[in-house]
Amino acid sequence: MDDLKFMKIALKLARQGLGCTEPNPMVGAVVAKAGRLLACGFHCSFGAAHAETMALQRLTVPGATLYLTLEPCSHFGKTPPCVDLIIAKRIRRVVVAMLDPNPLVNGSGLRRLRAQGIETRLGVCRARAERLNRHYLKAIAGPVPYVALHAGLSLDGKLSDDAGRARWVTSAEGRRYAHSLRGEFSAILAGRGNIEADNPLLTLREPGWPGKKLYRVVLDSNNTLSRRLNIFKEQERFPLVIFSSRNAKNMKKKVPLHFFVRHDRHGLLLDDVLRRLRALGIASLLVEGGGRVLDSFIRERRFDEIDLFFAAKIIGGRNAAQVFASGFPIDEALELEDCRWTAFADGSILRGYRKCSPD
Ligand code: AOF
Ligand code: ZN
Repeated sequence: MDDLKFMKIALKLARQGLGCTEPNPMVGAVVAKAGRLLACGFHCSFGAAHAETMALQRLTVPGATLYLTLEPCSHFGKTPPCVDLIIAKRIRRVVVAMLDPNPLVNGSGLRRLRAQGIETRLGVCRARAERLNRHYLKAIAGPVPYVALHAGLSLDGKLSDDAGRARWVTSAEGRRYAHSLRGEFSAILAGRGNIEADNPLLTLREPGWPGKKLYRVVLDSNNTLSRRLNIFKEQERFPLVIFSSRNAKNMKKKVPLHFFVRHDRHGLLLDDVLRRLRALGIASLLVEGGGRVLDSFIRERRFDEIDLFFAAKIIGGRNAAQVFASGFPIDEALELEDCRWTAFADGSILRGYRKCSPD
């Protein structure tokens, strides 16, 4: 019982690092003895102390139990191995939600503790811990970041009206949600069409993310984006990354992070784009549109999560931009799992995860 209770506290603490630890994980730690919580900590930002250090640094009582949302590290990185501190603090038992897939750790943290006679338990709240660190897990396992698709749309799936007007599909609530969602990611992506139509800054203006760095990624196949657009502002905190085609007539870089990649008849090859972003250290990407860009991520099945804001209105119209225009036969339809709906006065948010086929 206590294991579950304290692990849930550790998970809540871990979440406090949301959006600020990448490409490293969010981690929470709780120290307890005889049912009493003695100390706690979490990893608050990239490069800061590990959760274990924060929780254990002032602990003087031996024989306690340590609850961790991730296996403790056993390697020298920016900080010394947390297992050494756990041993030095004479912890008696360590309860861990999940192993750390980092090849530098990957089971060796728990093995070293056991070799010292420390009791270990693995797997308490494993599913929740894995979901929490889904960006980290995806990025550490492969060459591309975790990808989430976001759109604000009408109940009938429209991004604009028949005349192409896209503004005000969603309410102020929907726009606030869209802004704060950005904070959870390392980068956001939009197509040139959107940037030219709305001239957005694509920055973080909602409170709660002070000083957070966010990459802004723009797909501009022909390299025709005007430098006068707002997106070229505030590049220190919000670095601008542009992708254009290798065959663009204009091959002049507009920003230091301007890359020229392959393309096919649909547009830039998303694999090239995503691999390049991962190589920049980006673990997670929020794709904001417009319709063509979202559709290409759907068509190529290049996403892990979908975050939609459904405004409680119907727009209709045959020419109105449809959020996912490409069709699939019904038995190949994309399915989501673990869906969570949050209702507002004038709309609902859906967050769901791509259901992967068992192959
Ligand atoms: C964290 N925070 O609380 C824990 C981590 O570069 P370093 O030295 O910060 O090490 C990063 C790795 O340490 C990370 O990928 C993960 O494997 C392990 N544990 N990392 O940033 C923490 N416990
Ligand atoms: Zn550590």
